[in-house]
Amino acid sequence: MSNTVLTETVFSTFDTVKYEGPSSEKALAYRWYDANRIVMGKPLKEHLRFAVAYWHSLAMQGGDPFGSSTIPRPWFEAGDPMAQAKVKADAAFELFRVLDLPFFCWHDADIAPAGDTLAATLKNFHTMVDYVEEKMRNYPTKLLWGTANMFSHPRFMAGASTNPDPEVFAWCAATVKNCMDATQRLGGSNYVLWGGREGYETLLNTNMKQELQQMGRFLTLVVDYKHKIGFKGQILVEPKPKEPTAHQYDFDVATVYSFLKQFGLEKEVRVNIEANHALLAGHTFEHEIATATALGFLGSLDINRGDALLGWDTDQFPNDLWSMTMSMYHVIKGGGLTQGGCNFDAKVRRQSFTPEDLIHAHIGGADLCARAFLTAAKLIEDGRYDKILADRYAGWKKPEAAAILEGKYSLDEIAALALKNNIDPKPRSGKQEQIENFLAREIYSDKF
Ligand code: XUL
Ligand code: CO
Repeated sequence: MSNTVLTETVFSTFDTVKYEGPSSEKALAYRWYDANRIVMGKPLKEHLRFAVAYWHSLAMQGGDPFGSSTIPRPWFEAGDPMAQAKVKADAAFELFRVLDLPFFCWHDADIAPAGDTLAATLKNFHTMVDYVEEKMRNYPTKLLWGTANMFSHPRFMAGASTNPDPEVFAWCAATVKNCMDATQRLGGSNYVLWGGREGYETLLNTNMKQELQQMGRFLTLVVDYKHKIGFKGQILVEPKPKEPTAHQYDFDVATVYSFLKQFGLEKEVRVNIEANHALLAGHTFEHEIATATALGFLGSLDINRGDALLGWDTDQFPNDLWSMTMSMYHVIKGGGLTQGGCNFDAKVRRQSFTPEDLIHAHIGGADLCARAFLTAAKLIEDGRYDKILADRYAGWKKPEAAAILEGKYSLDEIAALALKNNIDPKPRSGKQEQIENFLAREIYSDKF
């Protein structure tokens, strides 16, 4: 069977999915994701910058800890590993065409197979980067980010940059250098580091101080290399508290910030926040986004959800309208995604093994985020919600209070002020239920 036939069998028979509006009867249509609709001065697609995750959409075959593959992807039967990688890339770009979403993301291991040596692995990788570059000339899809898979191979089982063996650190340096070169060559907007094995399974065999030093050195080297090659993208760290390790060092947004501060990298590195990683850390997605915008280092989003009943990383397509609307609200308030985007980082369930399931999944996720974004923009333009917040903190606009915040008074001077003013502050309602009812009316409204 030729490559073309394999690709055609999977996605080429599908028409490109179009926006048809909320009342469309057609299953494979966008109802909310009207890519070219102008919102706050620019098209929706430029706010959301959706990206298809190469790994979950093309490389994942439905295996879980209790069962093997359930998802037949024909490229895995297309000859030797390099031939398979090429057919997979052909299929990938046809999927991007069908979905008509502007970006994609990869790990090195998703687009090219490993060889017997480091040199052979890098050779395969660059051959496939050439192939992907050629594909990108023929399709409009751009690269949101590249990253390195430094967690699947047994070599990384005790850590990537945090490994007790410096040879593994050096292997990682070679891998990331080449992945950054490739990301730059393909015009990527960001380079991501997720520390899947940067943590520990047991503290009993772990020198945490040593490992954190290694991780800080590694990230510093990555930032230096970015400047050396003139890469214009953002360097992003993706927080996650656990899984696969029992404890990961990039626990959550706040932990990443203090780590960056320790190594003087807080102006150089931003965060790629994933919805379910927030949940695993005991937070909400909107909490993590609000933390990043408060600290001024929001980079990009992975929008997959988890399952609160399961508590592990199920990587499902998003469907929580409330949480996504409030997340988008904080994104817009924080200045938008700029060079970042919304990477799905989601996979279909193992029973959803048809190509059509994959298309439905992306449509649902894109529609949910689009609707959430439209509501968030409407909330901000309307101004009533912001006014509730502004009123709550209005006291801090008074000159004396503003001077306190600017550091013009010492603790004893403020104590003297409190005595002089002699005001006994009265409790005020936090209005939570009022706010919830107001937001529910806006979020579940069908007027757009
Ligand atoms: C793992 C995860 C990764 C990163 C990239 O939980 O989210 O897919 O996004 O390595
Ligand atoms: Co992710």
